Amino acid sequence: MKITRVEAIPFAIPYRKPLRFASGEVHAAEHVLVRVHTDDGLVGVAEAPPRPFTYGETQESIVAMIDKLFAPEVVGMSALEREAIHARLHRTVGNPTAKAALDMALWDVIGKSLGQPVTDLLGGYTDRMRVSHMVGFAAPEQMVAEAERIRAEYGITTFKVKVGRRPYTVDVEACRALRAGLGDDVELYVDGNRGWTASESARALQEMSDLGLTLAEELCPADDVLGRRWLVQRCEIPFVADESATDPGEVTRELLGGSATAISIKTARTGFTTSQRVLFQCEGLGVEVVLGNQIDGQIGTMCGVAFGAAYRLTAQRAGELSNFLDMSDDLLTEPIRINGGAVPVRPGPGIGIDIDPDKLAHYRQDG
Ligand code: MUC
Ligand code: MG
Repeated sequence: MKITRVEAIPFAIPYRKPLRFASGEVHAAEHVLVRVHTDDGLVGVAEAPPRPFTYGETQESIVAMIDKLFAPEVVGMSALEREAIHARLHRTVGNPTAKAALDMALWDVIGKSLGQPVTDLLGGYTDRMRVSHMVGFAAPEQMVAEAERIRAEYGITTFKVKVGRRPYTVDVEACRALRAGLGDDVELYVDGNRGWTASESARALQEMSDLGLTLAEELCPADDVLGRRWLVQRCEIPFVADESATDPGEVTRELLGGSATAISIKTARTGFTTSQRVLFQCEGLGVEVVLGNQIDGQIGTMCGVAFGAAYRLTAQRAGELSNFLDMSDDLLTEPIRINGGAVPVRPGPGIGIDIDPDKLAHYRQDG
């Protein structure tokens, strides 16, 4: 199972409706399709979503890193040499989504070669993931209308509400409208993408204390070290580190430093190999995890499903797996369907997805 070639193909698919949040907004999925070829004729696939506001990567930088550094480092190795490949890629700092996509494409190829779903190779805990839907910035009545539509169409009953605007009362009002509009049976939690200060966050949490929120994510910057610790100590619900805990070292630092009490695991930035490390670390420390979303397309979403369904801890709460619904199209031959609020794992080998060649030809940007 020797790796013979790695492709990094930029593509762009417009969003029907942009997603807006405190650290940025996304209008088009300008992602990179990563394909790993082996000498037995197999091809593994995954996608890398550039998120400059979180990781400093761009579509161009991902393509350049894979073409110039990562592909030459792994070509000639066996796809099974996962730890050696991991060590080689991590000689380079940063570039998390480029490394993660390559890692997941390798797992896809391994699954294909064994004729087994990746989720079974990873842990095989269950066959589906419940879905949490992210509600971006808009007027409160639009946010409620969106959540009601998503619940009616897909059976989703868990919502992550983007907060972090100023004044913070705008978001308090939106959360209050969502609770009033959706009733007590839905799960609501908030993600600030570092938009507030610690004291704004504390006031907002206090004013929303009757809304039954289950998690508070990245409300203020973790770099405001003392303010963040002060906030987390006062927070009565798990405080999730997302962009402040993007690798095992940062996870340790945020948890032991008192800057977080739960962790968002995103396969888009830690692939399968490093996501496993983060998950086991959290399990060992007795810390809750959320399967997060890097505003993934359908390829990345199926990677999230494959990982999330593999383990008890990731499957026990709804994973953020519905951002692709806002895209106008995607690359899969068989689109993802969310039914009854859940996405099933694909039964086929690997991640269980196939790329539609016509769609790829239409959306690719490299010639
Ligand atoms: C999220 O959970 O924050 C938006 C910014 C980012 O880094 O990820 C998305 C979703
Ligand atoms: Mg987040």
